[in-house]
Amino acid sequence: MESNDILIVGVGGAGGRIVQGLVGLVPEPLRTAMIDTDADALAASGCVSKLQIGSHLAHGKGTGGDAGLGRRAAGEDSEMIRGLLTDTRMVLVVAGLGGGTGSSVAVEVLKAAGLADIPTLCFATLPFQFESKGRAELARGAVPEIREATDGLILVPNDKLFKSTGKEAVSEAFPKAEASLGMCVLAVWKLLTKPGYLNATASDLAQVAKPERGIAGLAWAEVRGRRRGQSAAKQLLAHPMLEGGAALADCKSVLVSVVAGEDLTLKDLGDIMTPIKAACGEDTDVTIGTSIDPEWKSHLLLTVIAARPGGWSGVAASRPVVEQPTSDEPPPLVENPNPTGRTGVQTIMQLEPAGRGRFEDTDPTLQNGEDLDIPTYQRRGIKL
Ligand SMILES: Nc1nc2c(ncn2[C@@H]2O[C@H](COP(=O)(O)OP(=O)(O)OP(=O)(O)O)[C@@H](O)[C@H]2O)c(=O)[nH]1
Ligand SMILES: [Mg+2]
Repeated sequence: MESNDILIVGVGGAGGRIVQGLVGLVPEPLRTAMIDTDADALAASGCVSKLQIGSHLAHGKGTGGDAGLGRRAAGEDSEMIRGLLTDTRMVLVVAGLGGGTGSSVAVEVLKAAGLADIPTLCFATLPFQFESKGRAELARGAVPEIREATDGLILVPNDKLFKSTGKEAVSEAFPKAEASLGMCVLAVWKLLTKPGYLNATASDLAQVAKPERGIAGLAWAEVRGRRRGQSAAKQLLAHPMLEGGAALADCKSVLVSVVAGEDLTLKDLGDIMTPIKAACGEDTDVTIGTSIDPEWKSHLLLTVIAARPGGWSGVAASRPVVEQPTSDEPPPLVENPNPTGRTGVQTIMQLEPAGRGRFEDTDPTLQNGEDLDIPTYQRRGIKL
């Protein structure tokens, strides 16, 4: 799939801000769009396309939390929404649930894509615990509608998203949270735009997050320096979404994506995959993809999309979808995911078992029946 085939749409204020954060992150022209009822929010956005909907109904002032108004606004401008989807092979929708626009218009965009036979994924945040009951209810109502309309819904409660930044001050936490979520969207974009890359086609991605497999959640870790594999895996498992890794045990499917420099080693990948596989259940379908960027020397971003039938803490499979307080500790700080503004070329990791390599002519180092001279990922049958 070419980069131009994928449309990344931010709906409403939060969705628009997250997508806006992607602009300029990769050298290829990203097809970004923002759809909103709020003229000021649109004016501030650097997205390639901007669509103000419902100008006769919302008068460019947003819906003020009125999802009915959002839906009518989408109805009024349904033709424009359909037009935006022209010549698109995949749509990634990003929205903050709880607002009047994001909670209603995201569904309409997804439905329009569905009618045009365009596969979709939707990344959505859930309101903070401290937000109003009305917002929580709006989000709760939107989740089943979105699930019905999309090939894969990936939910992140804002409480967990912000906990993962390790930042207290709102002025620092918001940009960090947006950047983290944006990078996860970008990781998906990379998988899609590199044909043949571990067979991660649009439908493979949708498989990971398809409704039958439960509710898909997202976790990530970013590290620099030595022992990147080990630290990334440790940080990932400490992510508020994963409950120390326990949440992976009953996941049906897990998609692991690694963005790193050319200095990424097989040992790093083994160090990442071994604890992740160990945390997953026996029947969990685990897939990995990598993206190598020469600018990312000593730097690694690890992203996991995982689908869990019972839902997540804070995101139950049925009701309620609103976050309960947890005692999760935040993982270490998430740094600016792409300070260089450049991105890399994805490679196929050709990691089929290649025998005992330089240990071919030596006696095996056996422990519990395992030959320790064979890399861990081969011994454990981890597919890369
Ligand atoms: N992650 C993140 N979440 C946000 C941000 N702003 C708002 N939210 C969340 O997103 C929800 C929806 O807020 P908005 O996106 O501003 O609302 P909207 O979709 O524009 O809808 P209206 O303004 O009511 O028409 C809120 O309830 C918050 O939980 C943001 O900058 N980042
Ligand atoms: Mg708004």
